Amino acid sequence: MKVLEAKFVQGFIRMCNDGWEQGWHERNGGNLSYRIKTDEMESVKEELVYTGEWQEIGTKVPGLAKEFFLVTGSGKYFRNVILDPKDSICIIEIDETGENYRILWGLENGGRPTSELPSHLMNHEVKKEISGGKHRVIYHAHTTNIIALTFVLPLKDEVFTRELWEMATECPVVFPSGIGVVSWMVPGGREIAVATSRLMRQYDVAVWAHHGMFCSGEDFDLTFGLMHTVEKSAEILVKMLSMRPEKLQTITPENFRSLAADFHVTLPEKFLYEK
Ligand code: 2HA
Ligand code: ZN
Repeated sequence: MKVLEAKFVQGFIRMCNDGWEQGWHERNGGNLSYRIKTDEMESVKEELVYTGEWQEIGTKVPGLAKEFFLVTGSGKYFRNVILDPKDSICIIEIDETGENYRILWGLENGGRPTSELPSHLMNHEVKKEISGGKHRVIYHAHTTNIIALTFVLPLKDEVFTRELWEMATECPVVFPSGIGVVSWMVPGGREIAVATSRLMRQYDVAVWAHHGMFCSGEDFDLTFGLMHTVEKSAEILVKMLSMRPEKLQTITPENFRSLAADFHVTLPEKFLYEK
């Protein structure tokens, strides 16, 4: 079948548009990548072209050798993906060393995969290993409320996790392992990719101070849902801090322990400190 007829491609495009509608993708902000399954690659092979030039990734991901990814293009607008996917997104192949990629489909008017390709691929490499191959989606968005919080909360995993858990009862169930925080760094390169992928060993969410967020998940629904849940919790925290900086009441460490028992999740004690 044609690439655009494949369900995984349609799910990818829908997710880009959902993110745009949330207001997380001003201009060319944000990027999305999906590690394609073998049978999905087989289903679209008629349109793939294997003569493109190999290009350097800018980092090394041997754990992803010979994998295929659907990714948004550098400088492309999420707003336009649904209207002109062939111009905005592409399928890439990673070579056997994990150091180079080539484009097999898409970006028909030229261009490169996302400027955050090193972060996407290093996160994929870690998550593929840790989840036993289950995680396939890495999503980067410029989520307004999380970004606002990086100016007023200490940039510590424990603080972001605990404050966001307290804002909505479902949060510790949706992201029980917590949230990591990367202090401000230059985006687009290997250094921020290394810092982010290190956090992805422990967490499914990494905040980039004064920039946005990265989420990892098994499929489009789970990964979009994770981004949405964290950002909604951040919105509640921003509203709460704006109304009255001190809480009159909240969810307590004991409440979290009860929730963990009933919902069969493990909540690391490092987040349940006494304030
Ligand atoms: O413009 O979001 O981090 C794309 C980005 C870079
Ligand atoms: Zn960004």
